[in-house]
Amino acid sequence: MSQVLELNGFFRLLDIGIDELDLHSQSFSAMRRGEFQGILVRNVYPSEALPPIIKKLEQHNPPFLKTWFPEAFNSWFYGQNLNLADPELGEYFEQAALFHQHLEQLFPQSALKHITDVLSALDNGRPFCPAPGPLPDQEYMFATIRAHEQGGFIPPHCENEYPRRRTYHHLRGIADAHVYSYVLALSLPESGGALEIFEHKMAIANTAETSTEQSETEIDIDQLKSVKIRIPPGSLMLFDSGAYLHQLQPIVSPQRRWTISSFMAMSKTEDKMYCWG
Ligand SMILES: O=C(O)CCC(=O)C(=O)O
Ligand SMILES: [Fe+2]
Repeated sequence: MSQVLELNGFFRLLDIGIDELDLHSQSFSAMRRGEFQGILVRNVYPSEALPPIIKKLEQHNPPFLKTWFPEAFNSWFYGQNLNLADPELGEYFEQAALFHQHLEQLFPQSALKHITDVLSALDNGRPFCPAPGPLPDQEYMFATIRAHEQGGFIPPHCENEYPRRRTYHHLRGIADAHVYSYVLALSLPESGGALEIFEHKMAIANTAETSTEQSETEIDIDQLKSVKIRIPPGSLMLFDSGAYLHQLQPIVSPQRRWTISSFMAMSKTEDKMYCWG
């Protein structure tokens, strides 16, 4: 049953099942207006569908491009995170085409279609698609797949910091500066690995470019209210990650936390949501 949870006095979470999408076609719009901070869609994949997928990922089958978070985060990707890509995006678009082929091979049915159908249903049927690249036929990588090892984490940041990076030069011209994201959990370690979202909002970034990976803020997070969400495997957590400061808390137990995640922003033409990893 769908419900709206008021978490810790600041975070309104719409919590629904995949079979209730039809009732919530305005919910992405409501999140843009600040009426929700997050939307959790349960059972995007039934739990019994996930072990074979994890097995394939653990075996590096399909042979996705493997890349790394900054070393201290003890985490890596299948696919290329746009923040960490080479600013010239030299090989990026060829890698993106291959990533999409591999993603098609991971699940029995197209993950790209399934995930974008879910997002689109929450946004009154608006199409969600990989952001188009600078040349015809080029597309940004729709998502990345992430593996967080024991001790792995992501420090506090807001996605609205991202468009200032040099790798966003082209994307900034075609998409709105407010970035949202979803995290679709494929596995959850026994302990740790919560997505923690703080009661702290960041404005849209100014356009001064930066080429660094810095995402540290001067905010003392210990003073902030927060919510911690351990995303259940098979569930998709969509949230206003552009505005709200958030982090991934360290994984405490030996199992990996596997997720698929995309960033997304409205096309400047306002008719589509562009996604990238
Ligand atoms: O994996 C998560 O729960 C959060 C990921 C995240 O915040 C990011 O990749 O920007
Ligand atoms: Fe994030």
